[in-house]
Amino acid sequence: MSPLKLLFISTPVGAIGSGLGGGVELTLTNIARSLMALNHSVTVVAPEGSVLEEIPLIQIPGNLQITAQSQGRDALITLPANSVLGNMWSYARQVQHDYDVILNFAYDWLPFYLTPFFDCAIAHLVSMGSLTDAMDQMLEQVVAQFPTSIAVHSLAQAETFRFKENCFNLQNGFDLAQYQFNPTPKNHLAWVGRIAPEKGLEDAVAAIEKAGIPLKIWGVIQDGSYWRSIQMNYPNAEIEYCGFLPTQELQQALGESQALLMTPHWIEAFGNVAIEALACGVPVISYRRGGPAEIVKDGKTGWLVEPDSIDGLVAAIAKLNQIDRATCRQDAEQEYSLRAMGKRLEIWLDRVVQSRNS
Ligand code: HBI
Repeated sequence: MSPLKLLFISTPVGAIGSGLGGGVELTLTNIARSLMALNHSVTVVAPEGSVLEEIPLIQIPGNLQITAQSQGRDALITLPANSVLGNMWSYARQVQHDYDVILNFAYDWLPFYLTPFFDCAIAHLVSMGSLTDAMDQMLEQVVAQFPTSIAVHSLAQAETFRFKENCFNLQNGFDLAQYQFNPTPKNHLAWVGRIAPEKGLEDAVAAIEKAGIPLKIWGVIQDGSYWRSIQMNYPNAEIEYCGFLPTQELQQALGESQALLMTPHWIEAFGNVAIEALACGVPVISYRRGGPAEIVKDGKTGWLVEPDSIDGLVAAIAKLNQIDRATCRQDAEQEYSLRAMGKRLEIWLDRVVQSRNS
């Protein structure tokens, strides 16, 4: 495949490296690196204050977008004054003829609305399941006009949309060299993610209180009142908040855990941290819901639990000794390396460019 010149437009909810962008921050970096390793060129446009290593970055000022998952299904389409989203796409319009394809990472109405107004092919990586009627409508309109242009991270996520047959399942991919296999865990479990209601941290805390094993928690405290309510409601649970760590430190800490607990109350589009755990040899115990249910091989790389069942989590914790940590690492290498994802990306992006130019 001939080398592509790509322009990435990042999420408008936070600068890359702030943690506010959640999984998209890591995904964007990994997609950039996997394509650059295949000789494509990548330039990233992101909100001011973003930090990226060895990837060309253009920082755009402006006010951040509110998060889509905190709105209701009938949420109006909104933009703040001097929106960074609008400013990023004004820049993209000006430079579009220097690129073969623009890759959008924002889960926002504007980039999808603008798609037919651009000469340059635009590909959209949709990073969450269906959240609002206005976004669903906009996504369906783009798929109708540009059938190859949307990719998702899992079949479960695609199932939440009406265009599920007309999107590309990218899954995800990680630089596994950054993750060290750790065969000998300490006596605690791990929970990693934005601390917000849709991530269901309270279920993990309830389960470890019953199981009598400590829990270490990493991630941005996005909803302070939700975090305080957990601390109030489970006074006897042995929990320790360990902050938001960049990948290098997180994988070091994660590798010391007996298992990662994933307790999503929403349809987690993928569950990046599940792969990060497996890459360190850490089994994953997850609700059978969303992306993690397509990642965890039940009884082999972890346990899948009936959604919202605390007792199910407790029972799975008791069976952790049946999981071989080396198998977890091997599984990550097999399916979720940067190279494996890079190949999937080339298939998708080639279709987008070909169909736009046809
Ligand atoms: N909300 N409005 C909006 N735009 C985004 O790009 C966005 C978001 N909420 C969460 C989010 N992106 C990412 O954390 C997830 O896509 C992973």
